[in-house]
Amino acid sequence: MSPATVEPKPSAKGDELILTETDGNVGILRINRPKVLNALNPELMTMLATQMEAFDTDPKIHVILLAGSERAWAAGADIGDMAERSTFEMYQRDQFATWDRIARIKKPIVAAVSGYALGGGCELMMMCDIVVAADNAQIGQPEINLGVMPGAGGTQRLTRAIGKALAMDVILSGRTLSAKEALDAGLVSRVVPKEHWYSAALKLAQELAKKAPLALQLAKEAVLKAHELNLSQGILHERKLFYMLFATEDQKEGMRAFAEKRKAVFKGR
Ligand code: DAK
Repeated sequence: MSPATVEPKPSAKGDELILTETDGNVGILRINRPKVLNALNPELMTMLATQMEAFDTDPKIHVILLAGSERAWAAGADIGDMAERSTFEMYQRDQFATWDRIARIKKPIVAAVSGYALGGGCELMMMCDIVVAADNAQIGQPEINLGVMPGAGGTQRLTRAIGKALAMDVILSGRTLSAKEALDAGLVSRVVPKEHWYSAALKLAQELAKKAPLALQLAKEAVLKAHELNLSQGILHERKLFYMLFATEDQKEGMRAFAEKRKAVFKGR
């Protein structure tokens, strides 16, 4: 099927906050609060983390696809839910623990981003591993306009992704980046026409799902360590993971298939 003809399936039940389905070895999650542009409330985030963990431990799933809708990936955390909270309440609820669960997912997460990816939406996007952005995407951290600042990793991940100059500009001015600006800055890696916002990301997820699943996971882990370790520690970590893969059947299969001039069939062990 051509990528242009694939659309996300309509919701079976309109009231589900996260729609879940599978497509071969791809686990698909869609944020589903269209009336509030997919604003992320605590209940939704808990469901999202729980579903992601379920896919992460399911051997049939190799890759996770996270999508919003064509109009909005997510326009931020739910402002209505936060507006009247006290410092103590915010502290006591410790909702960051839920976000941390998503950051610990081992399998690659492909993000299908169309429309608004703002505030917590941008932060969630940055917790994914490959971002496919539609050319209508508007990406930013506008918390400054609400009298606050990014709180779910935005100041750190955005700065690491696009550098201090542009991150400071985006966070202090609250302006949004177009998909092209985000691509040029290295915040997203692919931009596709709006009509392919979902199909292009699904196609990529399906391609990744054919690769050796353990190699995918360890490669993800190694790349993420580049944000946390210095160069020599990072290289040492990479080396250990690289050695580990020589204990897998998939390494033998991948290299034998190359020598035998055939396509490798990976089994995830
Ligand atoms: N929260 C709640 N409702 C939202 C929303 C949001 N972030 N964004 C949009 N909506 C709602 C609107 O209120 C409106 O609802 P009704 O008035 O129809 O009831 C509906 O979605 C449609 O929005 P608009 O009518 O405004 O649509 P427009 O096309 O005119 O404008 C817009 C679209 C995206 C430019 C605009 O809606 C907008 O500026 N939205 C707010 C964007 C924003 O400021 N985002 C950052 C939010 S603060 C945390 C983790 C993370 C965070 C905080 C804590 N913890 C773990 C504790 C992150 C904070 C944020 O993200």
